[in-house]
Amino acid sequence: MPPRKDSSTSSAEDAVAATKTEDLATHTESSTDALLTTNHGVRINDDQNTLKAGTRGPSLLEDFHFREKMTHFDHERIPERVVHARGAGAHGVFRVYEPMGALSKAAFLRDPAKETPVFVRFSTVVGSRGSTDLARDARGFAVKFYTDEGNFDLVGNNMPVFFIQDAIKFPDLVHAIKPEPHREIPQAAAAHDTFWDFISVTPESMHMIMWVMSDRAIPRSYRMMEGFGVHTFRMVATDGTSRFVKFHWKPLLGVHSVLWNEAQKISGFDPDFHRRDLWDAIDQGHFPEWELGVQVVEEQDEFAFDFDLLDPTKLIPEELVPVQRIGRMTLNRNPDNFFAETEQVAFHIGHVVPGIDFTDDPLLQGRLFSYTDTQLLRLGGPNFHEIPINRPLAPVHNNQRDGLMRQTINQGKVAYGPNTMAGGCPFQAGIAAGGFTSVPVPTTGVKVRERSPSFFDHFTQARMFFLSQTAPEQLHIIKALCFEVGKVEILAIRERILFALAQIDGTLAHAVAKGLGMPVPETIHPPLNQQVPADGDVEAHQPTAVNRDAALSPALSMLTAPIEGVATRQIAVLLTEGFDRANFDAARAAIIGAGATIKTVAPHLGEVTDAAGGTVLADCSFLTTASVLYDAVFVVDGAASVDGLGKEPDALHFVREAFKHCKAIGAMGEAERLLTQAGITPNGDPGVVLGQSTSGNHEAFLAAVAVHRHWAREAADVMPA
Ligand code: HDE
Repeated sequence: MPPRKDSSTSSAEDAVAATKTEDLATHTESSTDALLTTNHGVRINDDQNTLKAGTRGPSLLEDFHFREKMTHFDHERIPERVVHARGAGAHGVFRVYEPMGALSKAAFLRDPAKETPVFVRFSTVVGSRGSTDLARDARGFAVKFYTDEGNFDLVGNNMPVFFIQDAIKFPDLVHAIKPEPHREIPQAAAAHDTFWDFISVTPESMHMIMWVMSDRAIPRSYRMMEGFGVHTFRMVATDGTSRFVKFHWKPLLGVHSVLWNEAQKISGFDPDFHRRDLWDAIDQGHFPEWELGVQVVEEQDEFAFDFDLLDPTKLIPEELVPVQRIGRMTLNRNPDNFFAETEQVAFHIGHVVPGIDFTDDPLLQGRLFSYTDTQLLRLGGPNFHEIPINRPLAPVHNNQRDGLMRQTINQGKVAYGPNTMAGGCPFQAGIAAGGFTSVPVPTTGVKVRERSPSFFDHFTQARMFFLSQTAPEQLHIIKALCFEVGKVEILAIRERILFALAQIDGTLAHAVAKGLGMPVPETIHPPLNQQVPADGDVEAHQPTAVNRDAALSPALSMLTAPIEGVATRQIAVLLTEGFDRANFDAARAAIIGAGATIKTVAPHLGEVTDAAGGTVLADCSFLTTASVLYDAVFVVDGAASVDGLGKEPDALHFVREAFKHCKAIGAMGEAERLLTQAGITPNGDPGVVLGQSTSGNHEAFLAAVAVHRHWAREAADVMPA
């Protein structure tokens, strides 16, 4: 953590407080020569045995050390987050490219010389704290900027839209998607009756459903996913002009995913796959980076779109409003302690700084209530802002006092304002002094519980998303729907989902219906929209069926993005006794030279001998690793090694699975024989690189790795799972 100022003390007191904090830190941090103490500093001479009346006698209540230790242990867990319980965090910095004062007066966006510390937490939404990283799910992408003007939290997801339009439906959505309450099954999965029941009568969710069924829901890495603020926010320029803004994070490593078959297997082989990947990358100095992007809409253009900017189930196509990349975030430090930092960090969409403001998006408005409320339970009271990871760098001065676990020792007797006894301090900050003022948006209206009719087109953007995908991406959406809805036991729910899909696209509905073995519905029947408006006119409030086509948005496809090289990709290098040293060395040099990472995999751990009697250490054996954990496979040349691997069923399975998952495979010289033995017929597949061990072929292999997946292979899928 960056050094923190004690919150509510004056500058002379700050120094005292800082010394105090350091003292406390020295006391609590363990050092190599530290002696064991109780929490109150009393040295302990035996931590192996409880105090007993005789060596075989009963334990004594008097044992204060045992009771303190055990009580602390009994209270070690705090409630996990209701949603986003499973996560991983990292520290970093953010820097803007150019002064952005013409867009936002936020100081951290105005000074390109200024490095703002950040803490980021990535998460899945649905699963419990111990659930697998590879669940099909949206991912949380929450960034806390510790700016000089206070903390700004950008609490987003890796998808730009959401399931529902109004916050009041959030508990229903979450209850539906969480494990079913009678038997708490399934964990971290949407593929069950209650979720699809809710979706089948909530047509506004269909756009988000397209995203969640796409490969965006099974990212290859947290480092390789986009982030979105989802809602339309406002930015206020130094001259006071307010504009609408959508936030984006663009990963410099490109956007990549895994296959569903792979995701399910990774969940078994390494449920910590994403958490480990983030940690390892930072640990190895491969710092993940994103560019912060903004889509800006002038206030007068609020109604220029054929959807409502306040509707969080809609996105602004990048082709209509381009994303301007305004700065870069680099994650460069792993947390010291998972609980203290990643678990206790408290994000809140309401943590904004002058220059950033809200809109009336009804989902955003509801979130403004929920985040503080949830921390009160999770972190045990109103002083969670004093936990080191949550403390702002900007000094805190106010009259808030006391409460559970208060850390600050406020001095003096004045804890109110206005006052005269403290000279009026702390003073309200005018605009010139950086005081936050809300954009004076005119607001009038009749008090209603209703949704704006401008929110009622639930299918146009769902259709735009589906049709903007490439053929393999569309196939994955279809397969995901067949899987998910195929797990639904109640047939009427399956039918209703097919009705909804039929409103999006006929081909989609037909393909899913075929997978489910059900007829394709022609019309919406029974009515999908459950919201009965206050005026009782149900017909007028039905979602409009698709009767117009929005222009396609190629930016919505992951596969149309430029190929970004192989930096940080994980490549498994298979070898055993008798491998060809020159081929191994050349491959290793090429892979490492291109910034990728290799792991040697052999039938056993320890030393593996090459044909000339030299050795390398195997990083993994076929027992301790699996093909699904890698981006590509390289089989090392050498007749004896290839023969040896050919006798290992696990080695054959390793390359078969890599082939099935459309990964690049390099097999030069004799190594090609292993592929033949595994039943792989390359047939000119650009992802299978054969030939002799020459630098040209190594380059061709790396170029094949950079493509990430060779989808053409999938269309002719001949490899069993
Ligand atoms: Fe959240 N959300 N959310 N959410 N959300 C929480 O806050 C909530 C929504 C998001 O790593 C909770 O501290 C409501 C959209 C992230 O700590 C809770 C609604 C988006 C995280 C909560 C939404 C998000 C949360 C649970 C509908 C993308 C994890 C624990 C109105 C823009 C932050 C907590 C972290 C966490 C409420 C919808 C993102 C209960 C009521 C839309 C990334 O307060």
